[in-house]
Order: sequence, then C-alpha cells, then structure tokens
Amino acid sequence: MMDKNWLCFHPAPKKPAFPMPAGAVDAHCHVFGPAEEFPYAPERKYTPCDASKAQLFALRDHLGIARNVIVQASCHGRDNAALVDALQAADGRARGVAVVGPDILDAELQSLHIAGVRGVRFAFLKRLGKAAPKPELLKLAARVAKLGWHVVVYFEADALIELTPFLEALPCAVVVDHMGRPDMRKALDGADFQRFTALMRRNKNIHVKVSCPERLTHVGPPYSDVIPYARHLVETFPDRVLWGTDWPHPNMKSHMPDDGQLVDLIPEIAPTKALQQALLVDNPMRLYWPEGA
Ligand code: 0GY
Repeated sequence: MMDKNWLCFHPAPKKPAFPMPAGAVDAHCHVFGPAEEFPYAPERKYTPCDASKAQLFALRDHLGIARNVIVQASCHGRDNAALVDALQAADGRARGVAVVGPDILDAELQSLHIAGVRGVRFAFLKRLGKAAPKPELLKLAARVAKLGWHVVVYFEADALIELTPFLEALPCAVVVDHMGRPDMRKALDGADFQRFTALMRRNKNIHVKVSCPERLTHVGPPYSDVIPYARHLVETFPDRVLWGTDWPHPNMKSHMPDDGQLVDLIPEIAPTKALQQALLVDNPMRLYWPEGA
C-alpha cells in the first residue's frame, strides 16, 4: 500500500505550449513497480504509488519527449529489475542509471550495460537510506568508468563541503541531482550556492540537473523562486546541464506538479534555442547515447 501522506503523479498533465526540440531527453525520471511484478525493497524508506513503464512512455509521448533516462529510486533498493524491464521495452529510447553494491560482479555490470545502463547513483540523503563507505564507492566508480559510465550523486546543499573531496576524486563524469538541492531561502549569490558553482567552475567533470523545482520551492507553482537558480546554471555551464521531469515525483507531500507545466518552464530557464538544444538534446546525448541517435 502506498504511504498515506503520499501524492500520486498528476493524472492528466496539460499539453505543453513549449515545443520540445527534436530528440529531447528527459534525463531524470523513475519507474515504480508495479509492485505485483516488481516488489519494492524490504529496506525501503517509503512505499510509492505504482508508476509503470507504459505510463512513463505515454507521458514521454504526451510531452513531446524523444528519450528517457530512468534513474533507479531508493524504494527499489539495489534490485534494478523494474528499471531493466523498462529499458528493454523502450526500443532503444531509454537509458538507465542503476543502484548497485560495491560487491557487484563484473558480469552483472556487463548485463546492466547490455540492457542500457550508463551510470550508477550514489545517494547521500539519510532519509533515503545509508550510503556505502566512500572508499568502496570510489572503487566501484573506477570499475564503472571503464565501461564508459558516469556517477549520479544526490545530496543536499549542507552536505557539499563534506562531500567535495569525494566528488573531486571520482574518476569519471559526475552528474549532480536537482542542482545540489540549494536552500531557496538563501541568496543565489550567497556562500552556499556560490560554493557549488565554484566547484563546477573548477572541476569540468561535474554536470548538474536543473530539475525538481517542485521539491525545492518555498512558494509553490510556477516556482518563481527556483527559476533564477536553474537559469544561472544553464547560462553559466551550458554544456554541463541536464533537464528532467522527476516523474512520478517520489515523496511529494505538499503538491503534485503538472508535468506539462514543468515543460513550459523550460524557456524561462533556457531562454535561447541554442541553450535549449544543449540542455535537452546535446548534453544528455553525450552522456547517455555517446554513439549517437
Ligand atoms: C528523486 C528524489 C527523491 C527520491 C529518490 O531514490 C529516491 O527514492 O530519488 C527524494 O525523495 O527527494 O530524485 O526522485
């Protein structure tokens, strides 16, 4: 049963007014279950509403998106079966980011690669579960780097100082989820966000997803407090930004965003055609479909 205080994804998102460029990638979305076929992990911290691959692909088509990057969420633990099943059904139009243990066998990594996985995710949010020790994660990163994969990291802004040496030691591209979760009540030019942009300036491995305004906002839709942060990142690091819906928006308790409205925010965060092309097509393609379309 889904958690009682949970919201399920928007039942009928609007058709966006913003026309996505051809080949646009949703670089952050999930599949959940369905639980009957793909049970949630016993150690999970929440039970979501089921969100199937068919529902994800229908949303993709409705929003004018060409491809998905499906990210393993903590409710499925290290069992990537639902993710792999979705990748295999996507006809080449989805790639994946898995969660695996440091003890995973090379043969298992290889079969995830064949299924379309191109990255591993390390989450450092206590409310989602405990991360493996950093030396083990570094060893794992070195192994996946050999496959041409990268690492996706999820943390909140107050963990950045402690995590910076680790992020800089990763031997591959690094993709930071949700802008490094800045606190929107702090200034864009304040010390916390500047620390993050300074890291990106210094270290060209680091990429960032300008995603999740619904989770970061303190004022609600249409997320006017979050837009300036996203736009700043897009304009400052045009070749290292990615965009995603975060559908089906796990752990949202205040409100559920309309995914069509999230698409309509894109011209506000990437105001030119060239920035939109980089954000939505060229950057995610380089990481997830380096061989080309
Ligand atoms: C997100 C955000 C969250 C959850 C997870 O793995 C997860 O369970 O990523 C969150 O609760 O902030 O990226 O989907």
